[in-house]
Amino acid sequence: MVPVTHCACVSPPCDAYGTVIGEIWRFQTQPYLGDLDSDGDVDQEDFGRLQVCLSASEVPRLNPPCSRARLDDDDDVDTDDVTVFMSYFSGPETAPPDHCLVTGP
Ligand SMILES: [Ca+2]
Ligand SMILES: [Ca+2]
Ligand SMILES: [Ca+2]
Repeated sequence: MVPVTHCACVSPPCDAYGTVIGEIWRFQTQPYLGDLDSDGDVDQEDFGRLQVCLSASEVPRLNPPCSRARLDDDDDVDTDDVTVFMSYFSGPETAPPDHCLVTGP
């Protein structure tokens, strides 16, 4: 998982048709481990997404929606991933500690 770069067309740099006529603002977000819905916290909604991906131990969950639920660097989403997830849990609208930021590709 890598940081995501967003682009924003800010008025007045865009005309009425959305054509860029000025500078585009760019900013980068750094995802948190366990923030499966990318809203900046690790809460019950994220746990719901993890639950959908739960598998038995050593049963791979390789479909893309589950890639962020694989938190312990193997291919399954099992109780070990739940344990890791709970260590990142911050609660609604609360950013997890910085050590939970994704730091590499
Ligand atoms: Ca979240
Ligand atoms: Ca796992
Ligand atoms: Ca949330």
